[in-house]
Amino acid sequence: MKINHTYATQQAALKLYHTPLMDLMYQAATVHREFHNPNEVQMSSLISIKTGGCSEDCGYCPQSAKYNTELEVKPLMSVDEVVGLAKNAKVNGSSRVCMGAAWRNVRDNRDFDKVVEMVQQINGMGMEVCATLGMLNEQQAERLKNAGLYAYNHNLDSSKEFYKDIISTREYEERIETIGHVRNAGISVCSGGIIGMGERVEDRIGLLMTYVMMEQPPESIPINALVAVEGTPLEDQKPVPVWEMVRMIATARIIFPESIIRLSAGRTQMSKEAQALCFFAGASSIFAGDKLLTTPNPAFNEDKELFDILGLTPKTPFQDGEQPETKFDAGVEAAKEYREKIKAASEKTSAPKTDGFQPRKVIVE
Ligand code: SAM
Ligand code: DTB
Ligand code: SF4
Repeated sequence: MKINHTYATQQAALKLYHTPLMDLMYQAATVHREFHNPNEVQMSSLISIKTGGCSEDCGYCPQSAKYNTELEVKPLMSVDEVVGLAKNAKVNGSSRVCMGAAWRNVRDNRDFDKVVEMVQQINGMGMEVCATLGMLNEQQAERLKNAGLYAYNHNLDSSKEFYKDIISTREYEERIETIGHVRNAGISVCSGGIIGMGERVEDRIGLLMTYVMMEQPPESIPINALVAVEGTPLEDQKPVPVWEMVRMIATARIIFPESIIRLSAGRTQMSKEAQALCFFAGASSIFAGDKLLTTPNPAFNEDKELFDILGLTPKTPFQDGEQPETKFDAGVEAAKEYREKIKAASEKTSAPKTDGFQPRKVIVE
């Protein structure tokens, strides 16, 4: 399935993004409480199972072989090493492990056999297993599913329009196709983007609109703030203001009430107060551990301190899209209204009204 998204709900979403901040956060927090437990945050640990030397030219990425970032290239880790790291993450409170490989796409070789083995073993530990291995085909998605893969991360990063300014070695449509294969295999979809790459607000909203157009939006939407790495084309980008991170998270939260919104890369540049605002605005997942894939991240003990201050508890595994046991009564109507608009959106084919999320869906064979 190829999705060609146009303009339809762009204006309504842009208006939402620019809502006075207090109103926007209040609305987002209201939706969040209806669909999620606001005092629980999922901790997911990243393991870079194969680092650097990637053939793609993603302008933000320190792992591209096209840029000189002085990153040490490492081949695929052994199964035992990865399982050991996953055990450590579990001890430190993570309920999800995300294995990342600096590959353009998955190939049917012995490395893939090893990844399948990693998935089986970590799944056997009762953790949600996620992988991000680049593009894959239907059969590969099926194999990962059968091994017990819970989720697959495949970011669209920005709008279709801005994509070609940051990556020239693949098309936006190719990424959407992989997401389709993941979805069809019955794997939970994790897909989001990066802000702070020099994109316009319209591109941030364009990313969200691509997800609105999907039959089923991602269960998990990571919002990354660019980590500007020396040697990459985006090395001189200024850190994105926290207010923009909060707006992006809140907007995504309201448009996708049931999805997990992930406060992803960029937390080392954010104060505890700033992160608290992101949680209030609807983020309910973070990457834990002192390293993301190749760049720094707050250490477990720093996050423990943050959780203690805010009274947050780590979420147990396998709760994507589930309603919390405790019911929160605030803003039930507002949340339902948004939800219905989004459901209606996926059925609309005519021109949109301007006062809500009612996109025109164009599916190209
Ligand atoms: N190679 C696979 C792929 O591209 O899907 C998986 C790994 S790739 C590093 C995963 C994601 O990390 C990218 O899609 C991008 O969103 C994010 N990412 C990479 N470098 C980043 C950076 N410098 N700052 C923020 N996010 C980054
Ligand atoms: C996602 O959206 N962010 C994570 C995860 N999914 C794979 C990766 C962030 C990588 C940041 C740059 C680095 O550490 O290499
Ligand atoms: Fe390779 Fe993924 Fe980095 Fe792009 S984002 S260069 S595909 S590792």
